[in-house]
Amino acid sequence: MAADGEEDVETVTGVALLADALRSQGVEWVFGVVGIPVTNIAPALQDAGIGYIGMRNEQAASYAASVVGYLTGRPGCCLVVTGPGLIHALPGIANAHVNCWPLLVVAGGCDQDQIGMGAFQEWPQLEDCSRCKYAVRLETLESIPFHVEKAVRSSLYGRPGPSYIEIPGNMTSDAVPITRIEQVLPCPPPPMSLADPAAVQRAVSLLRSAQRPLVIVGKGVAYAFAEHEARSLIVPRRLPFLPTPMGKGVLSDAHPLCVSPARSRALQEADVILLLGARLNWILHFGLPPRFSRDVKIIQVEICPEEFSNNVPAHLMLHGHLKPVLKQLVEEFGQWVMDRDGQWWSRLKEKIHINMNINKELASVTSLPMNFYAAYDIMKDYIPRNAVLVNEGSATMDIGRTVFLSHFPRRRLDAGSFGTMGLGCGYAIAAALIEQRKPDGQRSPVVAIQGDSAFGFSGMELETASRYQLPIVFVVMNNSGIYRGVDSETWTELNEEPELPLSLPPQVCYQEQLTTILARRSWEKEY
Ligand SMILES: Cc1ncc(C[n+]2csc(CCOP(=O)(O)OP(=O)(O)O)c2C)c(N)n1
Ligand SMILES: *[C@@H]1O[C@H](CO)[C@@H](O)[C@H](O)[C@H]1NC(C)=O
Ligand SMILES: *[C@@H]1O[C@H](CO)[C@@H](O)[C@H](O)[C@H]1NC(C)=O
Ligand SMILES: [Mg+2]
Repeated sequence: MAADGEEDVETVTGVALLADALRSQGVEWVFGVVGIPVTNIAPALQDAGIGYIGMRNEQAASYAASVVGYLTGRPGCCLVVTGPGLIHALPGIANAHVNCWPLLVVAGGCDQDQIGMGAFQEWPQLEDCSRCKYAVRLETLESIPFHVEKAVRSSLYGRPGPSYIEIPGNMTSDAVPITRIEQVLPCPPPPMSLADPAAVQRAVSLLRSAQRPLVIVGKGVAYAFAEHEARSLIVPRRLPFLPTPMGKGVLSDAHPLCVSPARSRALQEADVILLLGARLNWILHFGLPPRFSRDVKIIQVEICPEEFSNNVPAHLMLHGHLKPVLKQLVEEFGQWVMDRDGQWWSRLKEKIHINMNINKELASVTSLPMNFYAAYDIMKDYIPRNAVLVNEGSATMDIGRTVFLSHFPRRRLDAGSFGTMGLGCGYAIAAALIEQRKPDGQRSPVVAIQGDSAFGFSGMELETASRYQLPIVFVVMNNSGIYRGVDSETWTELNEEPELPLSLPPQVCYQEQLTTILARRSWEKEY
């Protein structure tokens, strides 16, 4: 019943409000699967100039969105329906949480007047998102800009992580008068706090007097875009450095100061470790003996104070943002340079030499089927130096990590801190989209090298890659199974047995399927 003059009141729909808020908070990519009640959000996003990518499963969508945060420093968004949609996105939420990456998940919820009634796809979604840094069910349309800003800010500030916004179904078709909307400013990048100068001073004098210093470069350095600062600290001082799996490329793996081939010795014998944006979790053997020296002194550079002294008491705590803290260290260090011919470097160089020769020998084995080293030795010459390499699986990933060198930061994407299988297709799609938006000449090709099991988790997303004509090369490492497979003969014998716990059928023709589905031409055209 429109009273006189009411039709003049300009209104804005909730979905337009949401799209505008996301855009103004710097969210550029949304991955999702739509349906009631979020169907009309996707076109609203596209109208607002946000890239919406329709995926085949929320799991891959949530992984894709999570890696956007790592690659760009601004959260990607995952858009899902109520109940099962949100549940399928939980892996990406957990993956972002454990990797410490920003992520925003927007889910439909059941209608506000049906909560508790057994509504369509009703599920206690907020409870499932309790690990998020911010989780809210919207109550009014007017509050959308407020909550989007808060969710994005929470995902980015401090230790990054996931945020969650639920929009009840009955709000997605509603509108409010524009006059009721308050402007919310875009949240700026996180503040860059410095470490305690006294701790910086002590850290530098400890490193200078160390017998066997080591710098560990974590993926936090890559996330902080602190590659320039890390190089300025490490290279002029000739400090040995060891990247974590995704810290690879912050400094080139081919750099003479990189001690990855002598990883075990470096960890075991170092007496002072400068730990940059990395945690002493399972990936670094908890910092404990026998993999680390019992007396090692850890200088920890961390954004999240709760992380200090986990598993090993931190000798020095440098709390702050990696970019400015690394600058502080550089300034404090002055002209000091480590002796490349000293005892520590000699021990490291000796081990590097031995281990590199072992790998060469493995690569030269010509038996069939080829071992991973031999296959990778051939493949590595075809992978451009600047490629984004998505690498998951067990042997596929572990051996890939040693054979494929990273020369640039944020170019190696693997199972990460959560050891997640099945994220490769989503990661590759997100990476390819991000590369496409870069200016000509600055784009990197995307190559996904996946185990046959890992690939299978989200293999259908090849269709997504093809639909959006993304130039991705997918390589499936066929060993018919998890860790190791069986040949056709053994498979036939085993097939009579009820259990084949690690095997996949050897006759699967990945190659045929990939070439049919893939937009190969766009790859050939661009690279
Ligand atoms: C989500 C998830 N499910 C299961 C696992 C257990 N897992 C570890 S590696 C792996 C697959 C390894 O096989 P494949 O991808 O073929 O690599 P390969 O070692 O054969 O090269 C699985 C299922 C996991 N890490 N993550
Ligand atoms: C949604 O339902 C709630 C609870 O019944 C009600 O207060 C609100 O006005 C409804 N919103 C719309 C847009 O229908
Ligand atoms: C996968 O490997 C098995 C065992 O070597 C082989 O029989 C099969 O043909 C391979 N499949 C493809 C697609 O190459
Ligand atoms: Mg396998």
